[in-house]
Amino acid sequence: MNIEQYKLNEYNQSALKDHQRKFDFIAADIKSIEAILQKLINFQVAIPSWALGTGGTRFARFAGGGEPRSLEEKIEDIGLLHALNKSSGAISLHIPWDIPENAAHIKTLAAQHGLKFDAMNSNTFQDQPGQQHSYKFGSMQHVNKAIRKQAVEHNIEVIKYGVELGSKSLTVWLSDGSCFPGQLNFRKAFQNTLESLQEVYAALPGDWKIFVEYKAFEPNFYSTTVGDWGQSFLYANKLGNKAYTLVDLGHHLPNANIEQIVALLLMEGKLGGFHFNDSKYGDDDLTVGSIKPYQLFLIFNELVEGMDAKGMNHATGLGWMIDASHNVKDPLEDLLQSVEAIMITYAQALLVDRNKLNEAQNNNDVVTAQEILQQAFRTDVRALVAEARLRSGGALNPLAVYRSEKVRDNLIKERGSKTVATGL
Ligand code: PSV
Ligand code: MN
Repeated sequence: MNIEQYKLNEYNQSALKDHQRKFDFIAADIKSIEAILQKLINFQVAIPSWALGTGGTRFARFAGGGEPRSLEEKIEDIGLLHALNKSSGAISLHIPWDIPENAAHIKTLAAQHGLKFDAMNSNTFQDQPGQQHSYKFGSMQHVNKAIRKQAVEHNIEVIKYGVELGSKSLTVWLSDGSCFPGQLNFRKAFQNTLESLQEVYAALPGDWKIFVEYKAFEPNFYSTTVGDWGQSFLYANKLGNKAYTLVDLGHHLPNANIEQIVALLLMEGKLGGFHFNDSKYGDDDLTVGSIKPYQLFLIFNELVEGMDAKGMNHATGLGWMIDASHNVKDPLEDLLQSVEAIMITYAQALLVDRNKLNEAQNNNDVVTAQEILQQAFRTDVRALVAEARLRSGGALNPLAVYRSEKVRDNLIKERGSKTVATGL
């Protein structure tokens, strides 16, 4: 389904007066308004191909209808999101869920929707039909060399698909680990994994990056072989300068100080990318910003500070991706909310008065430092984000247009109510 530009224009026209009043109000207080708007316009967040259908838990999956039945339909759905918010101009694929049978055609289709291919994701956490060896006891860590080889070859195949589509990075998330004490020799598991990653690294094209994603637990519940940022950082350092750590916000133990992790990885030049989501307990994969918006702000505050310190381009310096799962919401509505939450938080981080914060820190003025951060966090920047969207040709309120155009009903009419997208 497509939403025609004139529909967006009509909606924007009807909402313009109200928007202008709110925008003028906030703009009056911001000195570098044009520079901030341009940064917001440039910033793009990749949508994961596996989050377009209804996710399930291990107990049940309640499909919502109209889910994309093919890679083409996944691209169409993301194209729709991007037409509405102009900030979802990339897609992240998971192989083998999204094998492009005809890469040239897929690339052209994506380009028609203004989409690029962000990181490719491999999958050695599930067994696929016809697969020779099982990953029940791990993939790259496995005690059996033939199983490690199978995992390495899969990753090399994923790179090959990525090259055809114009992607420039591979994300490796391993579910490898153990469920019980004694099951695994930690040192050997690490060394096997490193050796496997080295083989994948050797197959990376010169202009590619590899992101090593860590996760504290699940599906293994005693140990995880890439279990935290320290381990990921160790692998990334040993692999070389094309290897980086990927931070998924849901992959930490409770109360971890993610903003500090981000600051140090950036300082070391080893932060590669992000998977945005939110959580209350574990890897809940909830809508980013829905549970802990202040934490998200503090993370973005470190990102902006750290990237500026290194002269990095905010839009292109890191891989910005969502990784969420939608059990009770319409996935597309959730993704619109997710991108909006990211844009709002990025805008708030851009408002932080860095000179004053620096001065407060140097004077040990704790109260002023807190005031500066909270001043930015408590600023209602929604009109700023909407203005950036308006200037890019998107909708002032993407969710309102999605609902008034009855997108989900139309997708159900087109695709049926019993479709099931590939993914978890
Ligand atoms: C694992 O929980 C993860 O965060 C990894 O990024 C996977 O690739 C993704 O979820 C989808 O299964
Ligand atoms: Mn992830």
